[in-house]
Amino acid sequence: MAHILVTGGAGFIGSNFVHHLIDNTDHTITVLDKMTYAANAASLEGLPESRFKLVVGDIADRELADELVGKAGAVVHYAAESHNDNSLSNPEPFIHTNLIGTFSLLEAVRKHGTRYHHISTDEVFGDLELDDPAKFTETTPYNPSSPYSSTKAGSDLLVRAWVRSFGIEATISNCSNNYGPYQHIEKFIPRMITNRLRGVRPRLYGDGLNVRDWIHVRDHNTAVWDILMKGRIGETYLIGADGETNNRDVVAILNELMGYAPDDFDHVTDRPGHDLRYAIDNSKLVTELGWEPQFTNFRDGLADTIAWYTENEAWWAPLKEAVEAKYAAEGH
Ligand code: NAD
Ligand code: TDX
Repeated sequence: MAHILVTGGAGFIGSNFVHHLIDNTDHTITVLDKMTYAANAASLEGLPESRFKLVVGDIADRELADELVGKAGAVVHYAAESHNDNSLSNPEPFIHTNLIGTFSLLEAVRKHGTRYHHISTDEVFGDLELDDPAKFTETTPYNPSSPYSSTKAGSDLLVRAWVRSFGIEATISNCSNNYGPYQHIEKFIPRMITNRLRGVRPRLYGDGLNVRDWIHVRDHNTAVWDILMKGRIGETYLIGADGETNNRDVVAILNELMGYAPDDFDHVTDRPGHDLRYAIDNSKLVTELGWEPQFTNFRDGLADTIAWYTENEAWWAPLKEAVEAKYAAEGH
């Protein structure tokens, strides 16, 4: 597995994965990324040319996917349209990338017999009630709410069918909400941090009681690596680090860490179909593969993340005005 193809490696989680591989392994890496609005070339700056190459292209381009998959020992598929709010205003790119793009990669993997790991989300399961003690497990039925989560669910099912019908060597992981460096500022935590850095109050959708199960991006990626190395073919693993927190509490911690009163935020229009709560039962990953999260203190992880956005203003400042103009048009 000397050479690894990472799709979507110029996005948030994929770029963190590339840094992890460069820092902790000897593998060479090709990133295939379309460089959509969500990508940032600066996230991959300074990587050694002898071990890393960026190919700008679409995973749905069958010829290109075939060529790159054919040269790789393994494919880790992060590329996606990833933002729920965008999927509500324009679902079409989600169909293209998440469904047709995944199909294109699966056909290449089938032809070349390449090991494939599919990155997915806990949102495929829909949501849980706030007062329900249950958590998602690998056997929870799929019940997605948004165009984003339904296309991710569809892509997972394609992978399962390609395993069963064509015998491809694939694994799937469904992870909870990630935070950390290099996350696009359209997403909740970096939007709130960069709002604060611009003197704008945080903006909570609806009553702000929705719960997300936060995990640091580096913990997500160590789990992905463990699954790629030790996971059983055809299996699904849920990735989470027991980080359930509601949005109000996230903002309260951010406010305190940045020197504001905990309740210094505004309520704005709710997201249509807004999922109430996600929660991951990670027992299979922990007991079968021995994975353990390193970022177990959410407050410390947030403090590091605030420091990163404060020190890397050049990375996000060019995006801020357009992101906020789009949100303003949506009433958020
Ligand atoms: P992101 O939006 O930050 O990055 C996605 C990357 O994919 C971008 O670099 C983009 O240019 C690229 N891309 C999009 N369409 C493409 C195409 N057709 N061909 C090639 N490249 C294309 O997303 P992210 O938050 O890093 O998420 C990565 C993966 O992890 C996704 O599959 C997402 O569903 C999954 N996931 C994300 C989270 C989270 O909290 N962010 C949680 C669980 C799972
Ligand atoms: O300004 C905001 N105010 C707010 O209250 C934004 C941007 C979000 N929110 C809320 C909505 C959610 O309850 O914060 C929560 C998190 O929102 P997002 O960052 O948009 O994430 P979410 O919709 O939960 O999805 C994320 O986690 C699962 C990723 O974007 C997905 O790619 C991943 O699959």
